[in-house]
Amino acid sequence: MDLPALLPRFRGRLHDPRTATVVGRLLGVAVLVCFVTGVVSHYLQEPPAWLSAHLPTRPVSGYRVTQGLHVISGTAAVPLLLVKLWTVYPRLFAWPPVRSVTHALERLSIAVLVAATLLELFMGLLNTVQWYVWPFSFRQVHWALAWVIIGSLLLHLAVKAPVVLANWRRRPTELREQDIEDEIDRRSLLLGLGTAVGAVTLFTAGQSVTPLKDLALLAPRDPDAGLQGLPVNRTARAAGITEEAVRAWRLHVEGPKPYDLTLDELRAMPQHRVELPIACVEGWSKSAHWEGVRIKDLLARAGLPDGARLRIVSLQRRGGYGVTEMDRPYTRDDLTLLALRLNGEILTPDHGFPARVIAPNRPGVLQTKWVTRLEVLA
Ligand SMILES: Nc1nc2c(c(=O)[nH]1)N[C@H]1C(S)=C(S)[C@@H](COP(=O)(O)O)O[C@H]1N2
Ligand SMILES: [Mo]
Repeated sequence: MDLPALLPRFRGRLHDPRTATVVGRLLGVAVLVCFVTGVVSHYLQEPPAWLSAHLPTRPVSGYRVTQGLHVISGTAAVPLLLVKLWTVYPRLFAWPPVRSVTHALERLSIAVLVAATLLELFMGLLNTVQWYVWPFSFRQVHWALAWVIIGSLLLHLAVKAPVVLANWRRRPTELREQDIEDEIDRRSLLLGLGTAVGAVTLFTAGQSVTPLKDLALLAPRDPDAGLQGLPVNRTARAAGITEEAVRAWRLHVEGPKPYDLTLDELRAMPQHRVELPIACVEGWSKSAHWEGVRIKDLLARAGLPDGARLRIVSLQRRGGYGVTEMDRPYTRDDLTLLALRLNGEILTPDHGFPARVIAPNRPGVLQTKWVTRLEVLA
């Protein structure tokens, strides 16, 4: 017997180009939203030089919305991708496997697309449950893979454009009985897929979409959990913040006229109240009331009336995000505080006592807790 006769044959009617097109379109929307919001997140966290002076601080909840959408669309992409792969997997057994050089390249690009997308979604999903098991930097690899995906996706769409266009609309005329049955089956598949996407979305979106919070049964984070009405990502203990360090705490501010302040001295400065969200890259977010001293007032006191690029140093000596940078658009913003109070109470140790950063439209990872130094960067 020759090999083709031994290969599996698929007569299931949903493995057709029309189904692949319909599911592919939905997957395409999810991937596009996820990609665009991911680029936003990356640039807000690690702005290139040309952008750093122009980062937008409004709308104050912008990052809350884009990162909420990022995690929602990425989660919805999981069932969409699985069904898309199920629809097209019989093509793995197409014979002959390679017809020409271009065909070989096309198959290779699809292999890259599928592998990169599976890995990307899997990594992202593990990230939302705070499981950083990778021996490499999550963010760099997630970022690089996103471009691999977009590149190979554009190539894939270009190659498949004729098939996609031919199947974009349901064939209007002269439906054979077989076509009608196919259509009914297709609708059943899409109904199941829609239910799956709807369920994962509805049961997780509440971690950032407050009206849905009571439905967030599958969400890794309960936005209502945590002291003072706010979840905690890294506790004071996990960050190695000792009681001695807190007792010896001073705020040191650099500038033409550097100075140190005790907590009482900081409390004696003009206090401001703002309502701003913490929006974690991992997908949960929550709005809160903060009270403290404007960063710009602290800088003016050091002889920097126009703000400055800052390095913000915390008491935390181990692990990431103990030291962060803040660009000018934030440091000169009225809403950017060195917060001392949260929702009407003095910060708890886990929320950054004695003092933490809160700034508008900023990823949660950069809202540094246990701040002890503001250093001026060139
Ligand atoms: N020094 C320090 N600040 C930090 C972190 C950290 O690990 N170390 N985690 C950040 C992250 S990832 C988030 S989402 C917010 C969470 O703030 P909260 O614990 O007060 O809710 O704090 C940020 N500030
Ligand atoms: Mo975070």
